[in-house]
Amino acid sequence: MSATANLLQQLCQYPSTSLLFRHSKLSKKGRAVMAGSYLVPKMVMYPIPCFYKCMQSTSYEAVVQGSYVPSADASQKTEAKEKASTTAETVGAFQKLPMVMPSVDILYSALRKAKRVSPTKGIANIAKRERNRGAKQLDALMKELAIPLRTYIEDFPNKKYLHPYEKSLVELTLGDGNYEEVLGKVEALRKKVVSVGKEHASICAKSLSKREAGERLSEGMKKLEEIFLREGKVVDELLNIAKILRAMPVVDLETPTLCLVGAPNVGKSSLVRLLSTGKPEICNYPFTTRGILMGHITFSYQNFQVTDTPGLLRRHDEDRNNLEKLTLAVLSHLPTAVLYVHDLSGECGTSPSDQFVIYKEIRERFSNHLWLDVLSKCDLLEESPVVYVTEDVNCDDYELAKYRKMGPDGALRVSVKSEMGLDELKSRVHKLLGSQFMKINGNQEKLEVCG
Ligand SMILES: Nc1nc2c(ncn2[C@@H]2O[C@H](COP(=O)(O)OP(=O)(O)OP(=O)(O)O)[C@@H](O)[C@H]2O)c(=O)[nH]1
Ligand SMILES: [Mg+2]
Repeated sequence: MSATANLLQQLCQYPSTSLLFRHSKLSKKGRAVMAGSYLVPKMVMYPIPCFYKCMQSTSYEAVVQGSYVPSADASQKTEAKEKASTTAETVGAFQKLPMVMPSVDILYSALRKAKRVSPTKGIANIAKRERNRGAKQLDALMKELAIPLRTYIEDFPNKKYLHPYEKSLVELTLGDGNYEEVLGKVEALRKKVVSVGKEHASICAKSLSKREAGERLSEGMKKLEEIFLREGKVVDELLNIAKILRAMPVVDLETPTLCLVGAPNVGKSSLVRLLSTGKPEICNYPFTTRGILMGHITFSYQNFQVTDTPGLLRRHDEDRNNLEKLTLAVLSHLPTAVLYVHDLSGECGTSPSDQFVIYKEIRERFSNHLWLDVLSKCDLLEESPVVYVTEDVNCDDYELAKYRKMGPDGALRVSVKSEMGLDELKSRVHKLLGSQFMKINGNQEKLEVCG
């Protein structure tokens, strides 16, 4: 029996759903993310050693001779790397982002290291020794400032090669174009530091006396320091971007995922709380959920994900806010099963007829997803359908009239308050995730056969 078939058999045989949920637990990392306090392991960032070596070998001796030749720009290397890349098929790029040092830390560490550089041994002539020392110190300062920036530019992924889901997260959480703009500014700062550093090292290397060499050295150091103090805030912006992206929920594409969707305030987060280890904020106003939240369920030794998404309103795509777009990005790019929540109690602020329109559109658009409909807040449901002032009660749309009374065909009636239908919901969710597991692994096996 294959491993997949074995696991499926286990899924089907598992006895008690309540027991399964009791054992739900979120990984330590996931919990921290959920609490908004994802702590990145303490790490010290060093420049990539091979790159540093290559820069070291370029110039010191040339500087001494006063024939400072700028090293070839490594942009060709970056281009080659870019061409070799294609759009990622897996997520996880944000967890691999480099640690960015605050700009002042880079500056003061670079100044300290540069000032410790001594002249090449064996130069007897004082003027020669001083110009050698000055040029070497300026060269070192330039490199200590430029190398971390180069590392960031190389190690932050190019947005166009990210997985489409992560690309949407970048655009929707940072604003369109902001990520590339900040990386572009960091690259511009690096280029400036390199060019100004080389220029001043070269001037210093041509000094005719000890005094002149000392003056050229101070001028060069001051100039580089000024540039970095003035323009280094882009590095801090990059640091902030890395923090935001690293705190995004970690999604595993191969783990079956349940995504809760519906209009704002219909009770999605309340159900996520109940179904998983996710602890979303719950308040009685629309758009409490301001991002994608991820919880976990474990059963039959299989880990499942549950995501909570911001509510969808009845409007055209071009009018949607970024929160709604996040929800659509999840549905568009992640292999999720859908738990669609309908609130016909009149409590949520979106009329049943508007919910019907949103539902029809989303159902049609994402018809390839496995699906389960629930009617929430059934403790509040009255016998006759709720009528909103904006609704046309006498409309002869049979489908709509039916929806206002009972929701979509087969919808499960639940209430978090009275606990009505919750056992049945858990059991159906398990079945749905089992099917989602089969769907993902079926595709996986097909891919392996083709490959
Ligand atoms: N009476 C009753 N109230 C409920 C039930 N489920 C949720 N609520 C309430 O409905 C309100 C909205 O619940 P949430 O779970 O935050 O709804 P949501 O869909 O996640 O809301 P957004 O994130 O803002 O879109 C809260 O005040 C809940 O306490 C239920 O079964 N019965
Ligand atoms: Mg919510």
